Amino acid sequence: MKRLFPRALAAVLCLSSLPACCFYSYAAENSALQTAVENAIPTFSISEEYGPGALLSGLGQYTSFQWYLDNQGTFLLSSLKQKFSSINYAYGFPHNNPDAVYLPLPGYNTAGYENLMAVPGIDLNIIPAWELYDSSESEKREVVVAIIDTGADTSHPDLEESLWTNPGEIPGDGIDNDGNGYIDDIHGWNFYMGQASLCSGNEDSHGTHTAGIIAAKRDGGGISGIAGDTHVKIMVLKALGGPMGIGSPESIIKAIRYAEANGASICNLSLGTTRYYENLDQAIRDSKMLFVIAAGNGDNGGNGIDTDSIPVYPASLPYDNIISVASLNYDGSLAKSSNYGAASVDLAAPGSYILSTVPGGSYAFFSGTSMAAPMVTGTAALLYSYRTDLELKDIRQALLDTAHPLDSLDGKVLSGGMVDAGAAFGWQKPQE
Ligand SMILES: [Ca+2]
Ligand SMILES: [Ca+2]
Ligand SMILES: [Ca+2]
Repeated sequence: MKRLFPRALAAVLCLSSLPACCFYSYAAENSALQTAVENAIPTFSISEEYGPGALLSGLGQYTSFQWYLDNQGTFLLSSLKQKFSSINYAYGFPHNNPDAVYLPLPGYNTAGYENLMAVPGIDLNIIPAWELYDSSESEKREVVVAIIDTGADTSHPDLEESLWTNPGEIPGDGIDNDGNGYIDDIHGWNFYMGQASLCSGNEDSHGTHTAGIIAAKRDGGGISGIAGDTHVKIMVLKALGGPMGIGSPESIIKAIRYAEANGASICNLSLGTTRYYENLDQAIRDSKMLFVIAAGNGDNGGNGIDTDSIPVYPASLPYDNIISVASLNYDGSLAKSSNYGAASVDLAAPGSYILSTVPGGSYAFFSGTSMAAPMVTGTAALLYSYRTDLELKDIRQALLDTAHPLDSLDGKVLSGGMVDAGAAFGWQKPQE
C-alpha cells in the first residue's frame, strides 16, 4: 500500500521550527552509567519483581529485564529505577550544525512515565515465533541485516557470533582480497572514518545497542536478540560518529550501496533528519533492500511530531521498501517523544527502557524510536529467514497486516498497531 502525503518539502521546512538537519537516536555517552548498569544487574534475582520485565528463563541472565519480549504486566518502573541508577541514561544534545547529520535525539523527558503500569501483552509476541522457528526442520534462509548507525562493538560476547563475515576478505593483511574497494572489510566498514575498524568505544554505544536488539545471541549470557545468531547476521556499517554522533548523508549513501553490493537484504536506520537530500532519497528508492527506519523522537521539547505535516527523512519517504516505526511505552501508550503519522509512520514497537548491549561487553537501557526500529528489523529478519516462500515486500505486508491494534495508535500510524511477531509468522499471502 502506497503511502501518500504532501511532499511540499521546502514549504514544510520553512514552517518547521525544527533544526534543519539532525538525525535522531538515543546515544549513550557516559561510560560511568554503563558501568552502573553492569554492576547493578547481577545484584538481584529473576524471581524478584523489578521494573518492566519479562518472565523468561533460560535465555540469558538479563532476559528478565527485556519486557519487550514477553511483558507480563506485573512490574512498575519505579521499582526498577530504585535498582538501576542508570535509568535516567538518556539526555539531550544540542544540535546547531545545519550541514551535519546527527544521531537521533537522546531520550530526554522521561518524567511522567516512571509510574506507568506495565500492561500484559504489550510486547513483540515473540515467543510463538521463536517456538515455530526453533522447531521447524525446514531449511532457513540466511539473512544479512545491515545496521547503518554509529559503529558497534564487534567483540561484545553477545554479538561476536552474530556478525556477518565477508567470505572473500582476509582480515588484517592490508589487501582488498575481494576487490570490492575496501581493504580488510571483514564484518562491514567504517564509512565515518574510512577504515576497517568498526568500534571507537563509547561513541558507538548507539549502534551496539541496536545491534543487540536485532541479533544478540539467543542463549547463554546477557540478553536475547530477536533474530539470534543462527541464520541472521549483522553487517556493521558505521556512518555516524564522534561525541555528537554526526555523519554525512554521503556516508549513509555509501553504506547503503555497500550493504546491497555485499548481500544485505534488510537495513536498519535508527537515524533521521528534517532536511531532505535528493541523493539519499534516490539511494533508498533505487535499493532492493527493505529499510526499517526510526520515525524520530519529536521536537526540541521532547514532544512527538506529526510527520504527515512535518516529514523527517528518510523515515517519511513514501516508498514501499520502507517501514517507519514509532515507539511504545510498556503500557501500550505512544511514547511522548515518538513521532507519529497516520500516513507516514507504518507501525509501532516497544521503545522505552530497552535493555541491550553497549561497548565493553556491557548492557544499558536506552529509549526511543531508535530502539523501536530494530525491534521491527529483528522481527522482519527472523520472519524472512523462516518464510522462504516470501519476498521482502511480503515481509513488509505481513508485518503491517498482522500488527496488533491498539487504541493509542488509532490515527497515529498507518497500521493502527504494534508489531506482532507471532501473528506475522502465520501470515498468509493473498492469492494473486
Ligand atoms: Ca574488500
Ligand atoms: Ca584483506
Ligand atoms: Ca545472549
